[in-house]
Amino acid sequence: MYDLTVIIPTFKEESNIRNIINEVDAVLNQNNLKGEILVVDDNSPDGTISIVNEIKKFKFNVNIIVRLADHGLSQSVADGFAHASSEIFFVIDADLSHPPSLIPVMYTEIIKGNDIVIGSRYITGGGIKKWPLKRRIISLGATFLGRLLFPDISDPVSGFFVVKKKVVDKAPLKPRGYKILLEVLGKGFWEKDKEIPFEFVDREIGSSKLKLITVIEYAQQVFDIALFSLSHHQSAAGKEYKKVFKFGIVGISGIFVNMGVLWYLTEYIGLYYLVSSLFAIELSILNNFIWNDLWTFKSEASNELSNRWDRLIAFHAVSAGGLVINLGTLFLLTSVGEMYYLISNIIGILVAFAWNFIMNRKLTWKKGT
Ligand SMILES: Nc1nc2c(ncn2[C@@H]2O[C@H](COP(=O)(O)OP(=O)(O)OP(=O)(O)O)[C@@H](O)[C@H]2O)c(=O)[nH]1
Ligand SMILES: [Mg+2]
Repeated sequence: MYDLTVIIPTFKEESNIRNIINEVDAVLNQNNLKGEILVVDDNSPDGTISIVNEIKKFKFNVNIIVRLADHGLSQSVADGFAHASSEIFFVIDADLSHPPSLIPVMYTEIIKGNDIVIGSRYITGGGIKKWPLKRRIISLGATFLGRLLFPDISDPVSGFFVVKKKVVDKAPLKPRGYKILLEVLGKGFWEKDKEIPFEFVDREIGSSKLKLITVIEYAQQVFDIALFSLSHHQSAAGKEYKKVFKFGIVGISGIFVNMGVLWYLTEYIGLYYLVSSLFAIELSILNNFIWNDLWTFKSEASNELSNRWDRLIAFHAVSAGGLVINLGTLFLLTSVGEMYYLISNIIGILVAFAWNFIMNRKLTWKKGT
């Protein structure tokens, strides 16, 4: 009966809770959205609970769950998922760091067919206001780790997002720590995602609970999701890993093509070896393109000829960049870093591989097209 549920996890938010509920409710009303507001509180010792109970008396769409055990932000959000009475779940902080005004836009994206819509601080138009350098660095570190799992999501640890019920309903979530979104992305059932930029505003009032989370706990979570993805090929990260793996196999086939052509042209046709190498490089690029287009990224590749030409050109550009990166790393590590050149080359190949995969994913075989 509700179009959506807005889950607000709280712990000691007596100075913010009234404002956030009012703002969310106003946005819902202005946009004719029938939304439930579900506060999930960890038995705050301050006035949070009584304020919500008071608001409940005249706003019938407001509800509160008071949790008495298993204290924690991620656990609270997961409880919110379990108790929500709609099919679309928003998660938003109580401290007004996330703009409720974006709820309608995000809702529209869900209706358009996205399974997860993320409020992102790290795409154009997004940002962070008034954060001390230390917070920024910690957050960037956490984001970087998260991006190893989801290379094309800019803000996989955002606290502001919306998911369809079916994404999390039967997902084996192991909620802990602060990064529930990462858990949802790692273990939920989703295919299409969308990011909407927003400007994160640091809390003006109330106390921060961030000190409770340890970096170790977070690293553990990332590791756990990585393991999960390896054994669950149908999960989003699992599917992505399969592509990385196939991309790697194609890359190895390219090395054989390169070596074979180099040898053949030099030995049998009598070309100068650097000239042979040019042909060898181009043929290996063509080899890799064909296999990646038909196999690795089969689901992203369209069969239209003109698009295939575009992809071929993009693939060449990315490969050229990869070559420069490979040579640059080799040179820097060997000549400046005084590393043994064969070791430098392995590192160069790995860096170029990462570049090739990520850039081709962004340019050549885009997700969700
Ligand atoms: N239920 C529940 N909510 C929590 C818990 N810890 C934090 N929250 C809520 O989760 C949201 C985000 O917490 P914040 O403390 O704002 O975390 P942050 O935004 O990373 O850090 P600051 O804004 O600097 O404090 C807020 O609405 C908090 O009230 C918790 O243990 N249980
Ligand atoms: Mg906050």
